[in-house]
Amino acid sequence: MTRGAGLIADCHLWQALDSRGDPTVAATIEIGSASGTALAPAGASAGSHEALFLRDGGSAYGGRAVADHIARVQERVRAAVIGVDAADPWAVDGALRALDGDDRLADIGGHVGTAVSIAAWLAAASAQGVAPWQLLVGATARPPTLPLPMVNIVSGGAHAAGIIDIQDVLCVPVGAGSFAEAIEWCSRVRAGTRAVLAEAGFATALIADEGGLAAPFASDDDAIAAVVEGIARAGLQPGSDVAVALDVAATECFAGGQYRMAGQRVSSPEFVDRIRQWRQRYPLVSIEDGAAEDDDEGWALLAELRPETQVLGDDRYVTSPQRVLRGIERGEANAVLIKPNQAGTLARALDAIVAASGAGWASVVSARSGETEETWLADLAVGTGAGQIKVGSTMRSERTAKWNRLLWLEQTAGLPYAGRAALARG
Ligand code: 2PG
Ligand code: MG
Repeated sequence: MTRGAGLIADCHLWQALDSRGDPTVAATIEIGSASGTALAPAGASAGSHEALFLRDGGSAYGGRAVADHIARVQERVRAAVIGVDAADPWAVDGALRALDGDDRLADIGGHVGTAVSIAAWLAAASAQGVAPWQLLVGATARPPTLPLPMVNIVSGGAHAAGIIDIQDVLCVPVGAGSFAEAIEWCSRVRAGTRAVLAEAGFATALIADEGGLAAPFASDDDAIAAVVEGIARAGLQPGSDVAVALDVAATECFAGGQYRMAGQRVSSPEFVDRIRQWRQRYPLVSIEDGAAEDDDEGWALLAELRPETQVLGDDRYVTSPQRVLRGIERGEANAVLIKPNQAGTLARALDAIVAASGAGWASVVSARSGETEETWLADLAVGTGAGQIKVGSTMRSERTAKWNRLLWLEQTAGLPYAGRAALARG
């Protein structure tokens, strides 16, 4: 990362809209004649340990506005970052955290931290005349690669009005030889699954937050089985060409020490046992948030799914290097989801990738269910050599913006494709 190429001359915060039509924080950073703009994404199934997303309340946008919050912090944030080296994410992080003082950025908010730190990175890349991913090379000591995609096919949980318990059934094109082939296969699987659902009498024009199909399946099992059938319908081999991943988002199913599953209340061992059965029945290569964020018993049981399966933590680690290191000590998982706005700054997300790869864990760079039309997430995955990316479906522009950026980089940047080797093992 080339530093010292430009000090922040100005920082402007403004209210923008995300893909759900909810207000979010945008930041524009200026360095001489160059500038960078970034919008913070927002989650629906947010973990309780994430950096905070502070909204105004009141009447504008049904209480979801952020304009008053921006007015409250704008001048202090501006004063804190002016003069800081935009090409140094840790310097930007230090300035913001010195201003806030709280680990979850309770004063300025994780949305402000995310927008400002990403905008600084983009402004620095623009000032240096390089692509954003190039500025990150070396930050994680991993070589840049085009990531293996993990693509949402069927949605439930908080992304589809609780239509099924689990949040996402995704496909992973493990047999594809290039990023372009991988995305084409996922698109075919979506079409194949859509055909399977239509034949079963479901309305398939209704889509969920991330562009996934959303149907009132009788059970989670039926949803997973439909995607496996969709893979075959696409003319691909379930397992060897295209495997399946789940985001159980178990925190959303957990209350009072028990899980809600299929209308019943079950214990941690029963819940994890259900996941184990799914793994026996279906070609599952990755299971995200198979237990709730603070359910230590559940996570200890999930550990037994390794080494064959990628055990991936989202709400459990909230892109925090400290939480990742604790998970490594416990030996409970082998992969971490990387969402910059959970961490609150770019630097902390980079540190989480470094912590993970130090122990041989995989990293999956991830969008949020409330996304934006921006493409920097693709550059983050490439420049950090994270190896995997999760963005949602193969449709809706806030999703395809990232896929299109990766398709372009595959055409022009001469980068290797990470492929199935990026999945966690161990
Ligand atoms: C997740 C994300 C993205 P949200 O749980 O992994 O799918 O969802 O942004 O709602 O937290
Ligand atoms: Mg998740």
